[in-house]
Amino acid sequence: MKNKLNISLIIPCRNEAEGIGHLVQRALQIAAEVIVVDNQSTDKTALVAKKAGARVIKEPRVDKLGIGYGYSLVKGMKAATHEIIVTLDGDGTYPLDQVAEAVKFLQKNCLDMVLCSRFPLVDGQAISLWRQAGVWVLNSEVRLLYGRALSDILSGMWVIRKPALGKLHLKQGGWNLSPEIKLAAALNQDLALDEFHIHHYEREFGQSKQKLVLTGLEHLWFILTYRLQTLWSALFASANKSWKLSREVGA
Ligand SMILES: Nc1nc2c(ncn2[C@@H]2O[C@H](COP(=O)(O)OP(=O)(O)O)[C@@H](O)[C@H]2O)c(=O)[nH]1
Ligand SMILES: [Mg+2]
Repeated sequence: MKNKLNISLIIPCRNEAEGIGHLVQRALQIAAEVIVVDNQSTDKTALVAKKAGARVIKEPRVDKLGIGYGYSLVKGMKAATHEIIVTLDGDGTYPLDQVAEAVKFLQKNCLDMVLCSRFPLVDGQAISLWRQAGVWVLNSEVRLLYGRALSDILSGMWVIRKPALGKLHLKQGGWNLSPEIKLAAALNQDLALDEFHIHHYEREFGQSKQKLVLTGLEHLWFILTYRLQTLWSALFASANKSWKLSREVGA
């Protein structure tokens, strides 16, 4: 197919057999590589994705709540063969038709990462009011603790250059990978990032696996403790540096 982007598109999946075939077919119209990372699906997700032309990787690990979203994304991004990586969900909610624009935005502005933001919502119905309120609370927490005005800390779509990945030291295996990757990139002085506005659609098939309150609380706690951890590491690094310097001067 002509005019494919030289990118790797990563799709983490659990039980998306109903819609993944169609999504992969559409994705392969635009991306040179489509990787579906199957995490303990009990349906035919892997088979359907493979038949549709995706490269399928299995990721068996899950976090203590039984979620493997983060493990799967990291495994998929590491397996990417192209320098530019785009992630999105396997439920058709993120806009394949804006992938090219988002990649162009990264290249034109010499960025390392583009956070694809669903807000302000183009279609107010696409995300429930509960979820919108939850994202607003978490965005506010990020603004307060990190001083960064990100408009969608939970978006599942981003564009990242593979070399930037190695600088982020990602550890979250579950849903917290989504805030972790954005916060790690925002805190890294060596990386340039910006936001790109995207459309968002209602789920085409199947059902969300989300336990909203539990996941929301998990995010709230993660965003707080990650800030404390990163502040502590920065403090430790600077104390260590001054100590080494004073020893050199004293020697
Ligand atoms: N790898 C992996 N993917 C998951 C898991 N749970 C959900 N997903 C995928 O992550 C994406 C988002 O999940 P979804 O249930 O739609 O959550 P929502 O978008 O927050 O409602 C979809 O592609 C799911 O198939 C999991 O435990 N592991
Ligand atoms: Mg979804």
